[in-house]
Amino acid sequence: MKKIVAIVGSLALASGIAFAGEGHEKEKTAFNDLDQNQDGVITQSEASADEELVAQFTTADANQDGYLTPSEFDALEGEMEEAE
Ligand SMILES: [Ca+2]
Ligand SMILES: [Ca+2]
Repeated sequence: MKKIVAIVGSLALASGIAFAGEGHEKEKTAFNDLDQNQDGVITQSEASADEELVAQFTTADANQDGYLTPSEFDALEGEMEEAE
């Protein structure tokens, strides 16, 4: 029984990565996932991991400096949610 719990537990951890786009931690998780070098901004090449973000990148980059800050990213996420 303990073994099953351990297996289920590790599956949950593994699938947690796949489902990182869902749930309460959505925005933070998405930003940190996309910010591959953890410098606090998302570059266009980092954004290329997310097709939707690539399409929105120029719009989301409010000050047009070529980077998305967490607040620019949050604003974009807000707009996407309103659109749904
Ligand atoms: Ca980065
Ligand atoms: Ca910017």
